Amino acid sequence: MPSAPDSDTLQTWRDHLRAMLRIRRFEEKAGQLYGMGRIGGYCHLSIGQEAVAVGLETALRPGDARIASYRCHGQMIAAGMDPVRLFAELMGRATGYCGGWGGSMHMADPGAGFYGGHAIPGQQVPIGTGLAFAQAYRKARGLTVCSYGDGAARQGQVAEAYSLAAQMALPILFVIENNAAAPGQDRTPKATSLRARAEAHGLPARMVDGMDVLAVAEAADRAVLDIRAGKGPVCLEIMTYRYRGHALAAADKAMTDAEMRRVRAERDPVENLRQRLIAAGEDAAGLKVLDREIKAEMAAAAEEAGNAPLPDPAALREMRDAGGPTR
Ligand SMILES: Cc1ncc(C[n+]2csc(CCOP(=O)(O)OP(=O)(O)O)c2C)c(N)n1
Ligand SMILES: [Mg+2]
Repeated sequence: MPSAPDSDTLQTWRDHLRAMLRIRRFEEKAGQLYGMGRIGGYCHLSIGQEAVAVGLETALRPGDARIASYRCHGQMIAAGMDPVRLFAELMGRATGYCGGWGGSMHMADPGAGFYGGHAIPGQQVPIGTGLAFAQAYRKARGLTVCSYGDGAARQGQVAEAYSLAAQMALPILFVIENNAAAPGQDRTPKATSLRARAEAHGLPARMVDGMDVLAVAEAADRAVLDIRAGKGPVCLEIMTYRYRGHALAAADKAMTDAEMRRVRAERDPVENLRQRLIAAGEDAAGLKVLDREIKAEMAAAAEEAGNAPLPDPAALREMRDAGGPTR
């Protein structure tokens, strides 16, 4: 029998559960708003992948940078960004992270260490490598966490980024979020192992169980320790699942319904951690209250965001004259 977790460990588990639930309830609310026509354009949810964002975040410090694909709401919430401004951006409101102009796929807040939200699969990888280059060049102590999907991981620009990062020993953690789903992957090079592509460029690469937040946190801690010690980039291939289709407007199915039911029943990262806490003596009713509070927090955030004004169309001209968004 493993020994009972001490009180610090229990608190860490509670924090992880809370962080994952906040992502899940945010995403569910976003899906609902999308269905009601309150969110336009594309919207990609990461329900099922919560342990990846939360586990990675535990290894980060102020001054670190994050850059992600269009499936980015979870990382933003894990990074402590404001759900009200996030919902506002999704609903095209002036109070959103990019003044309502960016929407789900093009959100960023460099002040919070979040550099987007990128619509083109893989484009964040060379850009993230540039962020890490800047951190090294300026002798800033931070590092960059750059995440991308299994589809994006097959791209040529990703190989170029691995090569440069390894040559220059840049402070970057490459994270393949392998949800075993990528529309169009039948038209990309056939890959037997995605992390082997990083290894081929000299990066240490490890596979991680992305349905276990503690495994992700441990792998991230280890990797980040080496990166901060100046040993250069590391690649983690984090195996996960997304429960919903690719995008709400173009819902393919990543899995059959039977597979999905099995994953949700046996491997769900939120439910598994909840069960672990209960097995360690946590009060199940208290955890239900926590969940209810988080649902209420997200409902209130969405309500507040939806009441905010739309952006002033004249701001488009100002942005054009300024050569880009002004915030
Ligand atoms: C240049 C370009 N090609 C194709 C697409 C369409 N597209 C969007 S996401 C995607 C697959 C990405 O899969 P993956 O990297 O595994 O990320 P996931 O959606 O599973 O998180 C494709 C082909 C696009 N948006 N841009
Ligand atoms: Mg994928």
